[in-house]
Amino acid sequence: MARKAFVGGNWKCNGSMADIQRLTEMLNAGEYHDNVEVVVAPTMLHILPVMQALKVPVGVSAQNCYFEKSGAFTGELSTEILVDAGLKYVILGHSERRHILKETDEMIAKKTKKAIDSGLTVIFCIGELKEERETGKTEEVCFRQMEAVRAVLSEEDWKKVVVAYEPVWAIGTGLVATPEQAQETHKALRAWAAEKVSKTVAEELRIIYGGSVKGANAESLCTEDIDGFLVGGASLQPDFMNILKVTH
Ligand code: G2H
Repeated sequence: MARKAFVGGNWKCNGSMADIQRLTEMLNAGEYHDNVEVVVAPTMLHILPVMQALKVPVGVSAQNCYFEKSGAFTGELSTEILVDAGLKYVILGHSERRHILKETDEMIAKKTKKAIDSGLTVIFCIGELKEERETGKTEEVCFRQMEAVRAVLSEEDWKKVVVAYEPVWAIGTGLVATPEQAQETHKALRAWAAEKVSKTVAEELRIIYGGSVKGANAESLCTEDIDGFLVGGASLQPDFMNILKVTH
């Protein structure tokens, strides 16, 4: 089965109201095709105005959620609140939440299960630190992060997961993984899914790459096991539209 490509724009903690208007105008002027699913993740404050401004088939994602339904959890957004507001996606496990906000594998797994049970598609991020790659631990780290969610997901749940492999050393640094490095890890992740979940899930699972993706390097990263991108810095620039054009 051919997997539909996926491109996410992760706006992180960026953007004024004027920037949001500029970005939605840029997206509204783009051309979209059935073979690429496009999603952007604004800050929680900008989600609703972006949803209202978009006139093209571009989905909107949250950058985080909580696993409790509602109540005294100051600063958190439940999946019920996200779904009620019309969202269909959430990014979980991003390295900035793992390493700066100290989210654990277990916490991310709990959020992932809750989000899927609520009907959201999860853009589930994994990836190794520079020293982990240099000491040959890339697969060990990625598989550990995958295993934490595998332990709580059913086979059916995997239909609502897009895995984003983002080597931490390549995030926002300009140091992009080579197509060979990225393909090697994506291939290993697909083999892991075949062994630990099922062959069908492995064939259907979209595994996208993130880490300094730009219009200039995106096409070369469209390898056999790379199904698209999670884009940070370049998603705030007109270059995002170049990435969409070359992704297949
Ligand atoms: C990785 C990526 C988006 P950037 O975090 O998730 O960011 O493209 O800026 O490296």
